[in-house]
Amino acid sequence: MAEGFWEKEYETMPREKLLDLQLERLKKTLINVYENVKFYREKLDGSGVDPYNFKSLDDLGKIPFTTKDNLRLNYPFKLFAKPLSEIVRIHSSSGTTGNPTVVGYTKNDIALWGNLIARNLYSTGVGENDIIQNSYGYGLFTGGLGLHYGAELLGATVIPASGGNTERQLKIMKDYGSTVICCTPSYALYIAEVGNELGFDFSKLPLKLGILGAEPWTDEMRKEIEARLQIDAIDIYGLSEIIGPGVSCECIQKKGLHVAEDHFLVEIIDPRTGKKLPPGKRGEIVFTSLTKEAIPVIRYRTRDLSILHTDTCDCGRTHARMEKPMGRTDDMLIIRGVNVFPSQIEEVLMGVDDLEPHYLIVLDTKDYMDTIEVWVEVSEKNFYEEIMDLEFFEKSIEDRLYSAIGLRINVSLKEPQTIARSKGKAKRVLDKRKKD
Ligand code: DLL
Repeated sequence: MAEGFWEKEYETMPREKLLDLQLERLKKTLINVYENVKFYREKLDGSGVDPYNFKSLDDLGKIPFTTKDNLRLNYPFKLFAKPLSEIVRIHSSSGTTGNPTVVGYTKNDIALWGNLIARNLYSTGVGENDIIQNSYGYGLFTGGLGLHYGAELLGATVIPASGGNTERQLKIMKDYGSTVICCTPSYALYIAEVGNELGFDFSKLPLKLGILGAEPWTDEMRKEIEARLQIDAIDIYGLSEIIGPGVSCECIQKKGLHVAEDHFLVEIIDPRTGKKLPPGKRGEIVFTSLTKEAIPVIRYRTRDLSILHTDTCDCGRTHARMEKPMGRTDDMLIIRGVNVFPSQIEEVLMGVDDLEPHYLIVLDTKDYMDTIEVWVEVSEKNFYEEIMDLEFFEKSIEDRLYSAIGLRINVSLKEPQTIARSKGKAKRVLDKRKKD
């Protein structure tokens, strides 16, 4: 395993110096967007911020936020700060509702992205002797190609497996001796499950590390994945609007995801008031890109919720750490007046012995009231050998959910293998409520 830093000077830069670097880079970014993107020119003029006379990071707060809707309304290329002749790659969101969000990259952006991923991988101990099975989807999604070039830059051997065809994934893992798997946490679980069915003994494989992200997952889920695949599981975070994966990633300490603060300025805000919150407070993550060329973003509201810590990590890195994102503001369910995030339910379920880590939250209405039920699979042994009273077991899980969340949630135990598995981002909520 490799040790140390990919770019020590930047990764361990004293915070004061880092803030100076951010200011210098932010000024350039503001001038760039002012001169090249109408949307930002109007925003800056409207907020009275003069990009040619920008003096303090505190003044960033005067600029209004940018939202996903702003990106959609400027579909496809109106937020690009460079002509298409300089854009070498396009990625986009799936766009199931309305226009997708489209992002572009210049040659320098692609190089930056690769470098950030190499930095992330190196910080988890991955090096040129590793064989990386990249099972994120290749295509418009940023996971596949994003991880790919960073892993190559690092000098590791990359297997561009992409998502799906799980039996083939397992054969590759065994025959080629993959040491690292990159995929969503839910797909990692599925690979483990299929592997068990096929009689794999993961403790005998060279696989040692998972670089997992693209969806929220709890520490309890991490323990499950680590035990089932016999690996260390590392959390990686990103979003296409900012660059893709590589915005932040855990180091081997697993004490929060280091934000690449020399390239992305991070703020945490109160999602209701938009007011900036200090480190240690939970809120919505907002990013401003500092070096991106094709589509710089100023104060982009991610809708993801987390907490920032700015003290130096035990690994020596000074860049702020985000706690594991608990979900998105729009994932929050309001049931009979109680706010609940799917990740809170996951946390409780994963702490119960004899349950499988496969669940679905089902919302419906009955007599004009919202109802919430959790379907969760019971382990094979318990279901078929009837060694426990399932009704009693359901009730005990409902009690645990109630004491953790303060909401009565019906639990419905399911036979093994009945809840749909995911090969990409898992769908945890099925909303059957009638929409007008
Ligand atoms: O999911 C980029 C990515 C690819 C990240 C591979 C990590 C690994 P999008 O498809 O644009 O980009 O989705 C971004 O996914 O705003 C979060 O809501 C969620 N998300 C991504 N990573 C994490 C994570 C990629 N580690 C959206 N934990 C983000 C929680 C995550 N949520």
